[in-house]
Amino acid sequence: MRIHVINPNTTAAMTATIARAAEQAAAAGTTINAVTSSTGPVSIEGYFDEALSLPGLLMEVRRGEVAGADAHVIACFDDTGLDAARQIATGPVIGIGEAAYHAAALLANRFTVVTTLARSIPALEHNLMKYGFERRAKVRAAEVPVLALEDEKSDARVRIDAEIARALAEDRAEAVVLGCAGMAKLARDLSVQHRCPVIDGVGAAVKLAEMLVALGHTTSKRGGYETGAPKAITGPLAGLLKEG
Ligand code: 5HY
Repeated sequence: MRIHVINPNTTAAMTATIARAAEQAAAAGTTINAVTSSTGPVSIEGYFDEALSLPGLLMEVRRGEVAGADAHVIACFDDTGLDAARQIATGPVIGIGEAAYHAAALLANRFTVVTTLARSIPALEHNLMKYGFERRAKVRAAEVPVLALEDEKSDARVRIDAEIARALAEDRAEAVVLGCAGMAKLARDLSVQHRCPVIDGVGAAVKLAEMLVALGHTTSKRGGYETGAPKAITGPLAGLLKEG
């Protein structure tokens, strides 16, 4: 099967991090096609960045559909544009945030999400409520800019490690979810170091997508995710859904 993994920010180095995590998780028969959005912010840190990233994300979903992808993964922890993507996709569309929450909920009673900056917290708390996990989860920020995760010289790893220690001590967390696609590479080492599940959403999303495709499921087109008749789009986004 072919899984289309989309980084909705425009930083290719982060797409490479995401691609490595996706390929490590993928089964033998799965091909990962990881792409970087061609338009939008270099990183998504809060509501405005998220809004700016949507046209590029949706263009990539469309391209993946035209290319025959069996499923899509939105590799931004806010699950940016997830519902809109499901409306234009046939295959399952999995957000790495939602995937990580489900994985954590199967491993622990309570979990803490450790994300990048404090301004990203409300959007993740909203998603936890929307997905029904708000009673089992807390959200913390390590105060690490997203792109610091791609800078070997930054103190990102140290800050994330310290925030995880606080989550385990203060939140009664039994598992930790890494709240940024760029943290994917840290999951295994942090799991060993803290002796608890530390979950990366990229790997969780790839495995959930594989499961749904293997079971023959596609996105429901009854109700909210019904694609609807094509509609004229005017202005700079006019070509958004054109093929290719
Ligand atoms: C992400 N931002 O996974 C989110 C994480 C965040 O550019 N990729 C980003 O901090 O919201």
